[in-house]
Amino acid sequence: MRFIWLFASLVVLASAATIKDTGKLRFDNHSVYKLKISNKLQLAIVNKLCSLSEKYDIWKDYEEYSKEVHVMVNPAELNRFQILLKLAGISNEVLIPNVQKLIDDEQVPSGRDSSTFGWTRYYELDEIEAWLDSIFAAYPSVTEEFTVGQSYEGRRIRGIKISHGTNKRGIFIESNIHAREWITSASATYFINELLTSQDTEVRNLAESYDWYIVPVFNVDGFEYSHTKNRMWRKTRQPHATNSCIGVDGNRNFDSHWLENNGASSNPCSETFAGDVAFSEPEAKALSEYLISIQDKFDVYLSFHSYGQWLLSPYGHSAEELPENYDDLQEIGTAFVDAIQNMVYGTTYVRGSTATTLYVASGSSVDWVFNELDKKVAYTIEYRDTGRYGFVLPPAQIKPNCEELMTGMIALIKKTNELGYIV
Ligand code: 0X9
Ligand code: ZN
Repeated sequence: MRFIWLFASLVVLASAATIKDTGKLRFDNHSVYKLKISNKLQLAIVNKLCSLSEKYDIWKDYEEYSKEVHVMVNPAELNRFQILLKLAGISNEVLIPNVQKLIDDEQVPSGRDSSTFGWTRYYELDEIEAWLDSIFAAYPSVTEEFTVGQSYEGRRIRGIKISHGTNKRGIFIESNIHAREWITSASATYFINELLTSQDTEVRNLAESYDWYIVPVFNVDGFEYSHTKNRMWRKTRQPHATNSCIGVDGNRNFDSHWLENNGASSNPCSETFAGDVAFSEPEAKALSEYLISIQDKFDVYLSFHSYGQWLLSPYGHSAEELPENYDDLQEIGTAFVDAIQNMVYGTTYVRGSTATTLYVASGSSVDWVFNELDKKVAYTIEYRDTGRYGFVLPPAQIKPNCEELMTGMIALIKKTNELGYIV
């Protein structure tokens, strides 16, 4: 009865955060809680709560591995939230006391006018694209631009192919499908730069042995929106036909086991809304068509995400079965994880199948490539951290994160090659 009363009073609550004169949504005193879930009832309560009110934003869905949920709570809701946690006996911890403070700290003073592109701050879409143009101009013989397609708002989704000769096997990297995961495009641009400029033998080997297809910012509309309006935006920006909530989770919109097994939501207001139909989003549709057009050219597919420090293999759509080459995927994963663990930072990644380690997520790009295009080495990489900063990873951690990616990637591709998946 007590729960019903609490839930009933929640439904009437309005908008999530306040907009100040900059036109940007502010997150003053919004806190992120880590909830330790010990039974199904607790999980049901948390999920119901978060789906009922915009005052809650799930940062991390319930994970099998850690049995945790991370949720951002509006300060106006905090009292009620704490009461509910107590009533339900859910043990909890504050991960981030004030999200706005992290967002403010993230904006390093150099602003937009520093002339050289680097990896000490985050960049907006136009800056990333200008940098990309400079790369095409500087390395015309080994780079080539490709266009994945057009976003809902009419932006071009751009990619770079890096190739040192004909007849090389390809590796495809899709990054920033989730708008707020800024570390992903920062890592993708770093990776592009290393492939083109590094003198390290192993990196040169990686660059020159394969054809690289890299899309540094896939969800261009969402990314732009996360910079100009709402730092915490995740989805695409296409309005819904009948609901005022905007956007679809691009990583639930692919036509492979779409909307199956509770691995996505049919509610347009959910952060994991799968869309009304598979490939409702022009971005996901365009990527699928582009990937089909080059399907005989690539063997490995990687999707960059944050956060959690995971290397996740298929399946995402089902925890009931594992792919036939699961052991190989685990072995490749171990190579990646161990290489990163052995670095000076000592960062721990965990590898495993998505649905058994993390949660069931259906209609993802990685599963679509694995299941429908039959590419048997496909992973989601979830970058730093494990929740201390979450999506708002401080600029000082960009470079360390990128170095980890570089080391992890060398090990991952080497093992993929050894096991015969790429030549
Ligand atoms: O839920 C997701 O889409 C990813 N996590 S995130 O926190 N970045 O949103 C995980 C995707 C898992 N991959 C597959 N389903 N293959
Ligand atoms: Zn993501």
